[in-house]
Amino acid sequence: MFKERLERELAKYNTLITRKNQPTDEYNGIFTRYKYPVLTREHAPLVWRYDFNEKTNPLFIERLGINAVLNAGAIELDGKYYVVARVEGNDRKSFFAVAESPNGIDNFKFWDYAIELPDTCEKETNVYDMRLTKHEDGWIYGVFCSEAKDPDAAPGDLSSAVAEAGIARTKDLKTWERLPNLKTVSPQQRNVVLHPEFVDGKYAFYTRPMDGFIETGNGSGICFGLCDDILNPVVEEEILVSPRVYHTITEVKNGAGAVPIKTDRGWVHIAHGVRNTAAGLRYVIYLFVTDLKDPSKVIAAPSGYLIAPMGEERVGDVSNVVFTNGAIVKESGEVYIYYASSDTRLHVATTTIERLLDYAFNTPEDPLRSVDCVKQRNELVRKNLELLNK
Ligand code: M1P
Repeated sequence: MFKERLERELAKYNTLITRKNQPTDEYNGIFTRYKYPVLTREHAPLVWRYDFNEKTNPLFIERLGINAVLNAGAIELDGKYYVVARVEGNDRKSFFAVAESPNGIDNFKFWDYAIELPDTCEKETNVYDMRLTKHEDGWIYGVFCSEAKDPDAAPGDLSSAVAEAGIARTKDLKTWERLPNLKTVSPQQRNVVLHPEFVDGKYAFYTRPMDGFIETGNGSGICFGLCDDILNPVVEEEILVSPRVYHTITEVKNGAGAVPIKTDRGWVHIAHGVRNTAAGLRYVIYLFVTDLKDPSKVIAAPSGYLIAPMGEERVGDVSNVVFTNGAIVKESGEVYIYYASSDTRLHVATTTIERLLDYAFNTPEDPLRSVDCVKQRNELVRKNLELLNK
């Protein structure tokens, strides 16, 4: 029974991790969706979950289950595609694990061991959502959320937490050096991203100041700040880059996502925006471009979302969510955007720099009022009909 079940589960796992992915026939000209997620909880190796010793596990029972595989930083190294995924155990704690693929679209396989970050932060209870920045200083930085119980929470309040930006760095994704957490004026930080180049000779971060753990409060959106010393990281001033705006996809909150992509027309940012609905929060992915010389200055802001949760993506542990914290740009100009759906599984969407820039600079901005949206759409219709009736 033990041997049979083990072999059966191994066969299922091997079939899953070698399954070829296929583009769907959904079309918008901007990006391509794929039929299968690239990572799910079933991609977690069996050695992570089962005790393979027949004496101690005669019934071949799962010992340490995996609940979800989601929000992943992404990087290309020596022609291979790597993601550092957020893996959540059945115990609700998240950790980081590297999965690699020969093509970035399928055949992702986790490395045997999960990442063991140096335990330098005694209060830290949970870590998640690592952004991987190949910095021009030669290091690969992982910036992630480091979460601890709020020391000022009222007795009985077991939900209030403090989120900070944790920082670790590596050269090979195997050995990690932990640096101090980023200090900012804001009491809470999530979705912090390190810019890949020095700006005015300094390290530069995209931040997302918040008053509370869930609510941004007066936090006004994605900000930008400079940091003198990465070994003692402090951002003293945060400049607003992409604001929250009433009755848009960023009304409740937003946050930087993938590390900005350098193009000849500006830095392409792929971020997330959150609105409220009667069914709860809805997370979508949106795009904006900032100036090459001044990465805090937005120069293109197409209206609405780039990717929204569709079909099966809409359902999961936190439904109606798509979230990105990683993208890979190939030398050919192809871009692979890794996004998770409903805090449950990880997908890839493929596009190109050319298409993203066309989308960014030629999609009209959000006119913010229905009456103007109608004018904007009817103008498009009028021009199209003129062409068609010529
Ligand atoms: O549950 C949706 C997402 O919620 C958080 O994002 P934000 O900080 O913008 O609310 C993150 O914790 C993220 O992990 C999660 O996917």
